[in-house]
Amino acid sequence: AFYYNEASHTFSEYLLVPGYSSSECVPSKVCLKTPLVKFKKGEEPAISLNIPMVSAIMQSVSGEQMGIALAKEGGVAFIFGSQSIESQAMMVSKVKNYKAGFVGSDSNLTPDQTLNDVMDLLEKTGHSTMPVTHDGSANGRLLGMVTSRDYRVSRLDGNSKVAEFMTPFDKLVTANVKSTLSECNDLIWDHKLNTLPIIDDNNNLVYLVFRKDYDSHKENPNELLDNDKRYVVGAGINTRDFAERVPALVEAGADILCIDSSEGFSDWQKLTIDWIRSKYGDRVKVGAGNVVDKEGFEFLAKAGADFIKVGIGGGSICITRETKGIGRGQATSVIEVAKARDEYFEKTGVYIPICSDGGIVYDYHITLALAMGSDFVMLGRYFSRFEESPTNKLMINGNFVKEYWGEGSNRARNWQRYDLGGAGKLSFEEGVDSYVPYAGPLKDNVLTTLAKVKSTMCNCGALTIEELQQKAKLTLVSATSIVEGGAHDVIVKDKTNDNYK
Ligand code: MZP
Repeated sequence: AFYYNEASHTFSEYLLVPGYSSSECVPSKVCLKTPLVKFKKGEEPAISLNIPMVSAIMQSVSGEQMGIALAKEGGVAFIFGSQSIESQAMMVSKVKNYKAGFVGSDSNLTPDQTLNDVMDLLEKTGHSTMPVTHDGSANGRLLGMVTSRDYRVSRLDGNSKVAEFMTPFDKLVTANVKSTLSECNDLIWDHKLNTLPIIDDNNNLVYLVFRKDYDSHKENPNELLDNDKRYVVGAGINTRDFAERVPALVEAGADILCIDSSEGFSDWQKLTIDWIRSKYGDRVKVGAGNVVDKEGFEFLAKAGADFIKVGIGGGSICITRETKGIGRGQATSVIEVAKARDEYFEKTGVYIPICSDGGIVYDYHITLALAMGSDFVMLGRYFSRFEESPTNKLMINGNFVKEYWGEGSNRARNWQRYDLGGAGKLSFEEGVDSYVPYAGPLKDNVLTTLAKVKSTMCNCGALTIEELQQKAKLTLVSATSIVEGGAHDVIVKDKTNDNYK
């Protein structure tokens, strides 16, 4: 057997030692843009992220609402693959077809219907808005619109009437479908409109846009749109049904795929990438993983992966280390794989981004992962807490929680993720079913998290992720100094809010 001389470490065992920061180094100037797929020296990657965060390929994390909300903030969701090919492709196309204020031709809401009816319709059609007409018919007089935002905010009260959630319709001023964004913007502001109908050359109503959409558009330069102004979205695949799944996802518009496996240093991943390359060449982008060392990285790099995921056994819902005894401390894995990535770049001139996957507990772990060489991080527990995760919001002991379960749990039964060419079923559990505290909308949380990341980067004198990786000074900390790092030797008044971290 081979023995490593040193123990492997987790993020919580490290701290960053601040470096010099000039007066120019302020959070507002920090740029978090980072490559998502491999690129050659001197060239630009085909896809970049505006923030270094992607959501986990999990049933309890990444559905279409997550896809839309995260792309709006500059990241990418990987729609879960442990579902039928048709339903996964449908989720991908819902993100791709999301348009603010889309008016469906199948209007059939009346002000008297209940919010439950809206839920059914929004879910069935994938529309972000539903028109309300006086008689429910597509030709009926348009009275207002209900948006998926209102529905999400109010979904606990499914019996309220549509009328309460309706944005009244204002048809005095219209824009043409060919109008530019700033022309529409001017109309909205000049006429103090809440809604702006967009008509085509034949005077037919095509879209209805909302002032809120313009507000958020103006506020958010991070939004991740590819060339056709649609949101960027990813999707998980497995090493079993790729010949059917990949074409369906590509057809649905997925921008990036990722082989979802608990352990990726295997021939199965190579066979999957080979198949994709033989059918699509480099046109279809695909990440692979997970690996935890140099050898694993080099194998997947040679196999042609567009990015490589790092991490085994560190996920919050993961019991792989307990059941199978495999894995490695996440920080040590990232540090070794990042070194291998840099050597590979030096040798070949090809930069392959790496993603630290799992085990992010505190926001500062994201900064550590980046400083250690990750280009971006994948998070499950973090995103599962938000309004946009596809799970139930429940009240437990007086607190709102959301459900969060592992892909290796009996609930998800994602056997393809754990399969080694065996029985075609999940033979034993490698994940748990759990609750996480409900934390509200994604946007607010991501903004707070990134404010912390940017602030720490400035403490290290870095305005970009690349600069952070070059300048970061990292120190291992003793068990005693970890205790010193939290509030200690005081009686904390309010322990209920643990989200400050
Ligand atoms: P976390 O962000 O919740 O700590 O970890 C999320 C990651 O855990 C996922 O991206 C995936 O790699 C991994 N995962 C998902 N399901 C399981 C499981 O059931 C698991 N064991 O380990």
